[in-house]
Amino acid sequence: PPSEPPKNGHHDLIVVANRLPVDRKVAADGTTSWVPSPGGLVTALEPVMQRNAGAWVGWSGSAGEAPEPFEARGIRLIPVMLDEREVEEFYEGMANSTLWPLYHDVVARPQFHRSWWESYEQVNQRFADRAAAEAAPNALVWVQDYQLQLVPQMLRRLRPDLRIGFFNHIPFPPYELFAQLPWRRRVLEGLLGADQLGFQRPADANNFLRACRRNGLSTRRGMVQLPGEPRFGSPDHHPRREVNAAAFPISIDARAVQELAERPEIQMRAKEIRRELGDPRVVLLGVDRLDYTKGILHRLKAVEELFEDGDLEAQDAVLVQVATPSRERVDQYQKMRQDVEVTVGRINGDYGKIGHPAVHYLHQAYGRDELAALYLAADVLLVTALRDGMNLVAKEYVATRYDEGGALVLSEFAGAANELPQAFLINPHDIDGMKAQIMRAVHVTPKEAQRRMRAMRRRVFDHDVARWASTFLKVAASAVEPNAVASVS
Ligand code: GDG
Repeated sequence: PPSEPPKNGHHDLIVVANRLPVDRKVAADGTTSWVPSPGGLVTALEPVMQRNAGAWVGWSGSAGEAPEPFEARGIRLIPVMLDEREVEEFYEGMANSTLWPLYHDVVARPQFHRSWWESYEQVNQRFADRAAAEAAPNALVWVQDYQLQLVPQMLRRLRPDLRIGFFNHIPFPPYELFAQLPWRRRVLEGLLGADQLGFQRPADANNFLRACRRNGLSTRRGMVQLPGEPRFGSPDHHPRREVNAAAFPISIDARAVQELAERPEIQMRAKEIRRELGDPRVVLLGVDRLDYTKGILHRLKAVEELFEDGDLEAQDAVLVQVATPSRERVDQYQKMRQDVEVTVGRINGDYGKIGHPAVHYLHQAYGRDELAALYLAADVLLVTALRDGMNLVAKEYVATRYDEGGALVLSEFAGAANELPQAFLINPHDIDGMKAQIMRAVHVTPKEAQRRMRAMRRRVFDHDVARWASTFLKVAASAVEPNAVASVS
């Protein structure tokens, strides 16, 4: 019998991301279940997913387990399985120990291992196969982030009818760094399987376009021109395909963040936090995943010196540093955790007073409520990333401050600096400069603080995550180009 043509799925919009928006929950009796964990991306996509029979393809976050597809808030969740070895080689290896440091200006040394790359290809293929099986004819598939850069090309090969978008949440590095990657051409070809590529900043899109040119492709006004494969019988008729690369700075659900902050119990909690800290005059705050890209050690150095110089005093000023546990099985993260903890210990040893530590270091994950209260309680938020795609913490702080109070110290090397130039901008490598800006933020007049905060709030509320998603989806959906597979010479 003739083999059956591959069956299409029935989803018109599919998000493909490394992680599913779920968390694993273990009950008292040992049974596991999966509960939705609505982050910004899901919240933004929820309405459009519900309207378009949307599905989300991703990994559940634990090895060897793939629950059956299930429905959460009108979105079909489709788990992809990773085994123990793939978690090590694809996720902790290629994604988090090669691409992550390479794409963040090599602030840590990237490791290159051929077996990791093989695993990366295999896992990308699994995600592509799954998405291909679930997509309705001419569906729109939106692939997310650096873990899945090969998926666009793989998908196009399987399903030339699809429209494919890709968004990179982290920076795209300058070619001089990207060129270190032994599989750089494969990555470019993988990405060029998409119709629309999105990056956080124009500079990231430009880095990508330059990498294409350095690999023999021509680009014009953000479009990469792909020579198609010559068609039999018409050697001079080369079907062409164009791939657009542009900036789509991601954002947050600003209104939801503000609504949370306006709740009376959150405001009470903010006051209570200040009391529990001993009613200091100045509360400095940092909220980061414990990651070497976030510049936590640089920040601690600046704060340590401010205590040393007497600009800050422990009875009077305190730094609260929330450092959410992250990627704890990766060596570089274990090393950095040790460095941070030794440094915090030293600062408290040298400058703390009984009942008044200089730094409150919290290696814990908090609920959204407590984070909102912390943002409200803080006089100055410190975002000192050495490199960061966007940094949503900065935007959350701004959205929280409906009182138009508070000051934001923000690294130039975070994507958010492009949109929030009214922050106290810093170069985290320039410790003296950073100290000076922190002190300006500490001493800013209420009027000046309000002027800056107002401008930043306008930006964040006008450009929220719903607008980000709909803008991207609109351009990606309008792609109707002849199909050709990218080949980079
Ligand atoms: C990547 C890029 C880009 C943090 N601690 C807790 C907690 N968080 C939340 C924050 C914020 C999110 O996690 C962190 O987002 P960031 O943007 O700051 O940083 P990455 O995790 O590195 O994200 C980044 C982002 O992707 C989006 O494209 O902006 O540049 O690196 O929302 O609030 N949330 C809870 N408890 C915590 O303890 N509930």
